[in-house]
Amino acid sequence: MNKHLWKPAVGLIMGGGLLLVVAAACTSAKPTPTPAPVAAAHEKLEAKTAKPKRLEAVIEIDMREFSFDNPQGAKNPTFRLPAGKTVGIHVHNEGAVTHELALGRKRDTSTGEYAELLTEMVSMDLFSYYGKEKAEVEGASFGELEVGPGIRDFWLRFTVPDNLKGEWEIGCLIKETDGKDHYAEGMHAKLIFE
Ligand SMILES: [Cu+2]
Repeated sequence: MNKHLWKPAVGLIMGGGLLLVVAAACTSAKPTPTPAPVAAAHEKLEAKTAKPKRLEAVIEIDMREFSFDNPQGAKNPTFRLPAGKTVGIHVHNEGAVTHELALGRKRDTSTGEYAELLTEMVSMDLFSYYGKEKAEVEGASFGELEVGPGIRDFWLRFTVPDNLKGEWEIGCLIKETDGKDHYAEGMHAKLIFE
C-alpha cells in the first residue's frame, strides 16, 4: 500500500478584501525506507491537537455535504459564542469536496451574497496546522474562507464587539460548475454572538 504525503498550500489573494484559499491534496508516493515522519504527521492532523493561545470560548464546526455540523453530529445547529471575548472557530472539512465558510448577514437571495460580512468588519487571526507545521495570518480581513477536503485543523480567532452582537449566519456559497449550489442544498447555520 502506498504511503500518503500531505501537500498543503495556502494562498492569499489581495482584492477588495483578503481572500484566503486553503487547499490540500493527498497524493500517492512510493514507499520509502523511513516513512515514520509522514505517518506521525497524519496522526497529529487527525488528533486535532494544536490550538491557538488565549481562546476563551470555542466552537467546533465539521463541514460535510451539505451542512455545518457540531461534534455531536447535529446538522446545522445554532452555534453560539460570547461577544467581547477572544473566541475561536475550529473548522474541519470532513467532506469530499471544497467547502466555504462565509460569516455574514443580510443575505441577498437574488445574488446569494451577504450584504454584511463579519470577516470584513472584525479582523481575524487565522491558523492552520499540518502536523508539526503551522500557517498563521494575523489581523486578516477577507470575504470567505475556502477549505479544501482533508483540511481538518483550521482556526479563526477574533473578538466580536458588542455593537455586532446578534444573529449571523455561517454559509457555504460555493456553486459548482455542474450547478450544485451548496447553500441551496442546505449548507448554512445560525451563529449567535450573545
Ligand atoms: Cu460547501
